[in-house]
Amino acid sequence: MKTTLIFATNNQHKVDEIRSVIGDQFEIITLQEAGINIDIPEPHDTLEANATEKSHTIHQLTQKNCFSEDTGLEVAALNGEPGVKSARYAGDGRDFQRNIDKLLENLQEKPNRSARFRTVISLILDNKEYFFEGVCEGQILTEQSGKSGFGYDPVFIPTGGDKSFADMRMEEKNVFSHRQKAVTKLLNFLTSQRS
Ligand code: ITT
Repeated sequence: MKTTLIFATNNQHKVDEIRSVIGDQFEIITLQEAGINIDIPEPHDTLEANATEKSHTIHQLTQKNCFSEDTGLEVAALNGEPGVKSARYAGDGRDFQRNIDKLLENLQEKPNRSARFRTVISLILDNKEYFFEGVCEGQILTEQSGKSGFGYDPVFIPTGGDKSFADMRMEEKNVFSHRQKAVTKLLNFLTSQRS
């Protein structure tokens, strides 16, 4: 029987990206599909703690195997900001465009444009928690480019790539992305548990 996991997120882009990596090896159920309509709080100051909060909230509600992920964009010249505050960098509206505008403004005149995305997955399987991390190094562009993806994708170019994440199809972004790397570790772990 296929292992089924609830994915504790309200972000459909994350669901699409993770399903495209996992394929049909495991069944991923969204909160919407599980009939759960809550805005899970993310009050902590680390990605790990927020990921734990999200997976435990859904596990307590359902008692089912589940996972969550928290992702941040860590910009070297801004001492790792927006980091854990990436979703609300320009305010509680969680507005992707306003977040990008604020980032580009804060990086004006800064020669070092190095940045990285970091994803932390918290998996709760048979009442035990496991973490998986994925990192993607890159640079912040001076102007945004592209319409695909979400969040900061229009201003991020991964190391080894020749265009922004938002100029890539999902399959191309998956070659480089933090999320793909974290999910691949999750997938390998789940596969090893099955055999
Ligand atoms: P859930 O908590 O419901 O999973 P969220 O959108 O709030 O969804 P995060 O707390 O992990 O997710 O927020 C991280 C923010 O970082 C997200 O809103 C985007 O602005 C940005 N982000 C995350 N992953 C990204 C990616 O792959 N490309 C571009 N920006 C990303």
